[in-house]
Amino acid sequence: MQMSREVAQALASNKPVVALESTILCHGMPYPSNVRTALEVEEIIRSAGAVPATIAIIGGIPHVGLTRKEIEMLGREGHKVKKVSRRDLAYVVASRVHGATTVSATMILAHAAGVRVFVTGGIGGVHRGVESTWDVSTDLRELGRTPVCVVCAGVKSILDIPKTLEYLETEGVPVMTYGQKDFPSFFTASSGVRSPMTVGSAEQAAAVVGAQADLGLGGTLVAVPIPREHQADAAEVEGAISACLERARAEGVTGNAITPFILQGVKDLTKGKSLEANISLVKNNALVGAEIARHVSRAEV
Ligand code: PSU
Ligand code: MN
Repeated sequence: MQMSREVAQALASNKPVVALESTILCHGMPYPSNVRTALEVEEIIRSAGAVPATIAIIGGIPHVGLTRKEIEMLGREGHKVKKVSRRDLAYVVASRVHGATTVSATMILAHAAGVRVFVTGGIGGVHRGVESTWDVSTDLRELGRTPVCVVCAGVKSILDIPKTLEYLETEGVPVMTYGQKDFPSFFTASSGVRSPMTVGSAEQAAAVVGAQADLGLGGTLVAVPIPREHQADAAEVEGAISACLERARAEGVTGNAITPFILQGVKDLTKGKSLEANISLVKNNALVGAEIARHVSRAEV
C-alpha cells in the first residue's frame, strides 16, 4: 500500500484524516465535473481542519492519498478504470491495473491505513426487485464488519430503502441520521422512512464511533440530508429512476454495471440537475465528515 506523505504525516501525529472513494470519480460523475468535484471536496476537508485521503488502486498498488495528477488521470480514464468492491480487490491488485474503489473496498483500505472516517455521496444497498435478482450491495456487509464511519447522504431511491435499513440492522450497523428523524434519500432530504437513530451534532456522532470501537464492533453509518436548497425535484428524479430501471431490465444490464448505468441515465433525463444535487451533497458531507473526524481524533489523544 502506498500512502501519500500528507496522509502518512497526519496519521503519525493523530491528526484527523478523511477517506474518499474513487468509484464516484470514475463511474459516478462525468468528466470533467468529476475531477473538479474531487479536488474541491479535498479542499473543503482541508479547510475544515482535516486531511483528505482519496483511495484508489494504481497499477495494482492500493493508494491512500492521491496526487492531483493521479486524480486527473483516473477522472479522465473514467469508465475504463475497473470498479472495485471487496470481491475485485485481489484480482485488480494481481493484474496490476487501475481500480476505482467502491464504498466496501475504500473501507477496507481506509481501515488498513488507520483512517476511521470516510465521506461519500451514496452507499450501495438492497436493489428494488431483489426478490428475483438477489442484488444486495456488498457495501452493507462491509459496514457490518469493518470499523470505519461512513458519512453519506442516505441511499438513492434506485434502491429499496426499507429493505436496505433492514439489512443494515441484520448486519448490526448503527444508522444515524444527522439532525432529523427521517432517513434521507440522497437527492431529497427525506425518504419518508424513519431513521433507526438520530444525532444532533458531529460530536455526538463521533461519540458513537468511539463507543463502537471500544466495544470492538463494526462500521457506523451517518446519513446527512442534502441541504434543502439543493434538493432535486422528487417527482422528476423518481420518474427518471423508474425509466432507467425499466431500460436496464430491457437491455439486460446486471451486476455491478447497474448502479453506474442508472446514475448516468438519471443525470441525462434530469438534464444534469441530478448531477448538481450530487455535487452539492458530497461537499456538504465533506464538511460534516471532517468535523466528525476532528472529534474522533481528539477523543483518541
Ligand atoms: N451511489 C451513488 N453514487 C455512487 C455509488 C453509489 O449515488 O458512485 C457507488 C459507490 O462507490 C458504491 C457503489 O459503493 O456505487 C455501489 O455499487 P453496487 O451497487 O454495485 O454495489
Ligand atoms: Mn450489486
